[in-house]
Amino acid sequence: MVNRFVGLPHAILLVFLLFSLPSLSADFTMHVTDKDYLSTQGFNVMLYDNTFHPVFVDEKNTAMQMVVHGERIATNGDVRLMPTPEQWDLVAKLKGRRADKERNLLSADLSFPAYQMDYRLEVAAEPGGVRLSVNLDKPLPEKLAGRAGFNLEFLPSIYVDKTYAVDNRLFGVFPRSPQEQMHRVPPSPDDPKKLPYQEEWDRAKGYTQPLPIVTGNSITFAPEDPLHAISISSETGPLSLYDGRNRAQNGWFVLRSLIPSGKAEGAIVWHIRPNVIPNWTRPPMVAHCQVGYAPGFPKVAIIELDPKFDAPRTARVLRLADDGSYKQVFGGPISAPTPWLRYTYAKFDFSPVKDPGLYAIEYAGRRTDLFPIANDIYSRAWQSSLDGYLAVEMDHVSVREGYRLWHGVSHLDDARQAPPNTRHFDGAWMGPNIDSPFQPGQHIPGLNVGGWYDAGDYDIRAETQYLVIEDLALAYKEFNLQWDELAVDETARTVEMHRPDGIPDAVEQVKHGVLQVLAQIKAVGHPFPEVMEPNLREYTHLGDAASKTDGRVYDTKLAPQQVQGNFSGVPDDRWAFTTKEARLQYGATAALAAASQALKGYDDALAKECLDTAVTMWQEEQSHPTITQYPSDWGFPANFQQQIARNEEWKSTLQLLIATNGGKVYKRHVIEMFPEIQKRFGRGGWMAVFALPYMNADFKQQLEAAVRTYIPELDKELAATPFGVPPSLRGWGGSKEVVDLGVQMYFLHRAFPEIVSSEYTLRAANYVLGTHPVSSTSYVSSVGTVSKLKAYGNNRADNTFIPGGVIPGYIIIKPDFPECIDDFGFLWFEDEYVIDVASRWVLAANAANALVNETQSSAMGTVADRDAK
Ligand SMILES: [Ca+2]
Ligand SMILES: [Ca+2]
Ligand SMILES: [Ca+2]
Repeated sequence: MVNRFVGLPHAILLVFLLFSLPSLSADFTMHVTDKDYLSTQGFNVMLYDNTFHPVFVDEKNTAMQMVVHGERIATNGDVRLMPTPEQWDLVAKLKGRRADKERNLLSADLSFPAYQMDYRLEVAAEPGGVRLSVNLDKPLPEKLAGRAGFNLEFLPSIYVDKTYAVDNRLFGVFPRSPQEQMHRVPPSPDDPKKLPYQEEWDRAKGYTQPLPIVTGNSITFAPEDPLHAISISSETGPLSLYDGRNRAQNGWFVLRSLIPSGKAEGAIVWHIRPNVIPNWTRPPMVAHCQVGYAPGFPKVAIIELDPKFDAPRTARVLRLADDGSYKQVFGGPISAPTPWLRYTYAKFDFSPVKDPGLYAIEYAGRRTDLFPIANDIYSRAWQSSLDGYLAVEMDHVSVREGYRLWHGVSHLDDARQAPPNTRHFDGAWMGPNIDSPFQPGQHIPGLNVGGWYDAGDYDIRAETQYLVIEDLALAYKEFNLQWDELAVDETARTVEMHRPDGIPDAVEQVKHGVLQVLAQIKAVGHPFPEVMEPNLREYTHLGDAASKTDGRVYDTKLAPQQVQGNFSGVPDDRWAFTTKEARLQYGATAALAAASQALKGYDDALAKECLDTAVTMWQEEQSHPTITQYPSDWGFPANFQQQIARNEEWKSTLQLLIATNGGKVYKRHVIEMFPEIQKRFGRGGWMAVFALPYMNADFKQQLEAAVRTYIPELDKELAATPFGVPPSLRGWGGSKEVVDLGVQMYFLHRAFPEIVSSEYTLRAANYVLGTHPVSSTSYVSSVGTVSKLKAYGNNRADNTFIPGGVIPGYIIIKPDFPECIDDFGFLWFEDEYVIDVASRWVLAANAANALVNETQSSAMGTVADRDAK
């Protein structure tokens, strides 16, 4: 069945004819590599190197995946029970997988236990591509007829507005926005019981699925685009193309074949033929800092190379003149390339270029975008994170910028007591004991103040709130952050951007954070982990948070549509997860103690309340320790949880030591804890530098010894990758760890300049701003010449960004493919802004700025001294 015909201009038709099947097939055969995937130059197929996530399920990074010409164009190739499944829909269980080097094939054994359906996926090399087959142990169970099919999902940002051709005769264009008709697909009474929140979500969505865009036996995508053209033909039944975005904004294009009844071995057989360009090599990527370089500092670009690329040995730097012409000012060798994962990396050091101006690097016939050399390059690298992104994330207020309302006053109906024994779909957990005077479902008054939306979602997550408060309080103190572009009125619940109100924005943000922390303590007697959406419909809400709930307190006595003053019969109020946890007792203590210092002089009463509360909580926790009890789906071992609590205890003690100007009890406790904490020097031990002003020479010596041990270990660790910063090897991009390194090393440098150089902090800042793998795009949206402009903020449905948001950045698609897709913002592990990364960036960028200024002023001082003589 075909339900879309689109007339195309002759030029496109001609291209289509040239590239149509079978001429697309190149002459190559793939081999299973030592890393156990199928590969030929320009094309790789992975099978279940990654699995579905235990909590978040579908991350668009698993099952059969294809990388063509250096881009991951397809994912999630496996049997699914719907044309366009979403994040929480049923997935198969992986039982095992094999890579067969002799026969050049990959296979995976899978199962849908609830349907007694077991099968083997097989991807085998064949001339010009791969043969994909689904092989069942026994013919398809009756219940799954017309439902189980093989799905392969294609990246929409590559294919929208490109053409497709079906059976060599019909053609159309991939739609920019989802346009297919929907039809109802009611659930079967035989289906296994879903979790209650999934059932509720399915009901709310109405059990609909899109009809196919097109159906046929063979299909070619993007014949006009040699890099992305690919043909797929089916031996066993028709192929249908669907648009997953009809159901969810993060959907991909899905190609699907239903499993026919009565067949087992070879139930589905596809032949997949990408247009692999013979001898294709990936163009070099010149990673450099998108805000530029300070004149007297190292300037090192890192060039990422395809090992098969014939790499020139030299690069050059061009300077832009006023008339638009470029003139070479420097030429020099690149270092010998060193391998890391699938690419090699060479350094290009152009530190001798020092004159202020605008420059580009030219390498292998390509020119980078322009960057400045100037003294003030970092001085504007952080403001958008403070008065842009973090302002947009402010909860319980409206946020306006000029004519634009970012969002209205949100969550006025916060919050309802969450029930005991709840496992939440975002990972929150509450056991049998709710540690709260409120009844499950009861409204907890006073929680509708302050706080920030945690990330790309809208919950209030305790630990990130604490970190933002601490970071901004520290930034305000250390860098005298008087920056004032926000007008914040907590009484009127309004925030206006680009409207100074005489109060530093960092101070206003700190206050906004503590209002929520104090409200929790006042309401239930202690801080707690989460204020969170009760259902998936709210959790997936994109747009103005003020419209996510009705803002009225839920009253069970009212009928569903009934409204009475500030009460309504709609159960949409967020849930408060109120478990008492040691890590949060100390975490909140640390945040409040830090805040008390920043608020002094602006709101003395609140500053005092913060300090008094912190002192009381710390004492209480010391005399009656809270049992560390943090069960979760995340699989953290118990001693890891205890370590987290101990780290928070350490941090809170340091903050109280400073806030009380050397309080004896805290000083003693710092001395007691240091021998243990210094074993985790990089993860908190280093913060002992903050205690130095209050400690004796003996403590300083101990700390110095620890720093001397730490630095060579750290150097060794950092040397493991070409970028000299913590590599991003887990399931979430690592920009947070790098920003942390920048902050940590700044404070260690300030305390021990003879042991710790200033270079680490600049290296970390330059990494975030573009000197990283895959692309040279700045990870801070709208900061730098080229920055990430499609990201996973809460406005992602508009394919856009929030100024100053910091993304996680690249991850390794297992086993060896680094990825951070520029033109797509829906992969949370690459693209999701989180508030504490933004606040850490405010610190790190200010640190880099301070180091540059310090060196420049001391250099000027030397000149002045010399001139005086
Ligand atoms: Ca969250
Ligand atoms: Ca202000
Ligand atoms: Ca409500």
